[in-house]
Amino acid sequence: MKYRYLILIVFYALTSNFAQNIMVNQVGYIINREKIVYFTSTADSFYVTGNSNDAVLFSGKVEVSKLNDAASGANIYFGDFSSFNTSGTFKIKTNTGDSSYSFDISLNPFNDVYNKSLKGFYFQRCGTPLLESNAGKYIHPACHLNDGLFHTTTGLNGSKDVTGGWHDAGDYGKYIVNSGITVGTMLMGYEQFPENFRNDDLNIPESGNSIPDLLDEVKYELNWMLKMQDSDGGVFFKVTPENFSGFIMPNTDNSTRYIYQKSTAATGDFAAVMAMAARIYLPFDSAFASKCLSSAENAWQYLQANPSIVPAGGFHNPSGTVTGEYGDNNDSDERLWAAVELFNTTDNSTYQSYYLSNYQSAGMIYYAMSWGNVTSLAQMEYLLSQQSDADAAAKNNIKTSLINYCNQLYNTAGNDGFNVTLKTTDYNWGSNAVVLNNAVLLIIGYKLTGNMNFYNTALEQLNYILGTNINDYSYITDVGSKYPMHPHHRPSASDGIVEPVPGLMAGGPNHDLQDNVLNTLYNSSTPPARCYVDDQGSYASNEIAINWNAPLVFAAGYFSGTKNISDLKSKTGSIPNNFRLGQNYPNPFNPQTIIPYKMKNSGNVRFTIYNILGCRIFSKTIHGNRGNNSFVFNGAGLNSGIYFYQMKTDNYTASKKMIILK
Ligand SMILES: [Ca+2]
Ligand SMILES: [Ca+2]
Repeated sequence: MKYRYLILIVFYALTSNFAQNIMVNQVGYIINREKIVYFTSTADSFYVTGNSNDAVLFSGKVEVSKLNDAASGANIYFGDFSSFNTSGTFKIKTNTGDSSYSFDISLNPFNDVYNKSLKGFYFQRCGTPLLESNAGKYIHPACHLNDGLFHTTTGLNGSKDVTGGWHDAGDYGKYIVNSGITVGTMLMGYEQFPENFRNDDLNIPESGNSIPDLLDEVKYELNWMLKMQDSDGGVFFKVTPENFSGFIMPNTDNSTRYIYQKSTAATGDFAAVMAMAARIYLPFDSAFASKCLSSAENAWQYLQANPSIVPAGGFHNPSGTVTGEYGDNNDSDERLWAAVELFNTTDNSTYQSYYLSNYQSAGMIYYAMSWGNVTSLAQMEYLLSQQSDADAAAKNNIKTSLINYCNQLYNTAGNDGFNVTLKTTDYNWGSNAVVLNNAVLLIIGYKLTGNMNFYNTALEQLNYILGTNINDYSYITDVGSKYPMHPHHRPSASDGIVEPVPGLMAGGPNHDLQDNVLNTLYNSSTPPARCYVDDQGSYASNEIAINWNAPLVFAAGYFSGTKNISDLKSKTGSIPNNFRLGQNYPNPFNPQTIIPYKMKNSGNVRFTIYNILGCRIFSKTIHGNRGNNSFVFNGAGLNSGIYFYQMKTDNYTASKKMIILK
């Protein structure tokens, strides 16, 4: 009896750890868009079958994506079924007997992800009861109605009403800097693609009021942020207890919660999002919009009165406080963002002058935005400015840097087994949000250029989050077939309901292993993309946070707005996934540059360089290997200028532009 039990345990362990050799987007794929499935075992062929039968509806060849893929530590193979465009629910199977989770193919497979990820913010609401009519079984009475007492660091006595807003993450704290990037990302999504975010039927208390529910939900947070501003325009940093509460429901958390001192980083973020709100809410609620604008301008006055960072060195927890610190010793990016949004809303030259004097020293778009560094967000918002007197040269500089960054992401993805835009060193705390913030940048890059490489790479990032990853997880609660059941999230842990609160994204793989659960399971030689565990104790890989859900709302909302094939801006650069001509780097260059390219099979490839007049100035046939390759071109002896390089194989041709600058 005992022996049989042991066998069962071993069998369970094997099946639960190694259930799938096939990784699909567990939600689905869009009709007439790229559709890629990944495999961790070799097979010759794969098949698309019905969900509950074996009828083969499409068959394709299994190809190498990346052998010895560094991030996952495995050989990764892929299959391309982009040309299968039947609506329905399907599975992928292989000739070796593996079978995938089911997935949909439809025009709008991501509607449900978008709705759930936005509704996830509703479940984070503080200071209001979650009622059954909106929350279903995830109800609780109003919480934290005594927020908050002034902490001694404010130099103030007594208390101020700072109720409302969203709980920040797995804890019940409320932090202005993290609210800033969260609200900014969501409002940017709405402003750039309003038709995709117009729905008013999310079943939140404000559904059906003819105002998009995204704006209603964000307004719940903005109303709290407004309460966090002091009379001099400065904004208090956070509202938290001194120590994190236990894993209890929010309405039973009776800890004393304090308002901490003002900060210029918080004030900069506040000014930026209030300025955005002032223009975005104007058609719906002009009184609210004007309140947001005057609050933003007052915040700007505080920044002018305090040209050095406040507090000195950035916010640090005072002795006795251990809640989130969000330490940031550089507030120049927050100030820059504030100036951009105030300019975009008011067209006041003061703000543009500040921006133009500071935008270059802030740096261009070199990395995804984060709570501590909003430079890329600030630069992108200036690039997208509708003001007719926005500086064309500055916009052009930013556009170039955005396109270069998108090309870099595309090349990084091309070198990864699952086409994810992370390098092996990028699997840090909240890596899933970096993936999706990269998707946001790629979506804006696509909007401005029509380059399908950017579109497809953005979509591949969402695929990764929804299941095409080595852990075989959809990282969003209640989305897909295999998702986190034990997030580091107090309500999910304490509500007595087996299913976690829906629509929340786990932080994802984190090779820095900053919690004991990760530390026990993995070590420094674990491939970074595997450093994830669905365990409540793993706050470093399995916590949820509002700033991580925000780019998910953006990306899922953007792709759920797909209407039909014709809404694709352009087919420029649309190429099969298994051949790729990458952007050269460095670019501009002198005299050498590297041209990355990817081959479906090993074989000959011809590179030809043309000058701007179309004259051929160089041509060479070389042997390329299956997978990723690069070709070094030496432009010594050529004049400065624009050139075109072309890659040609038997059945694939592509060309790109490069610049020699001497
Ligand atoms: Ca509404
Ligand atoms: Ca900063």
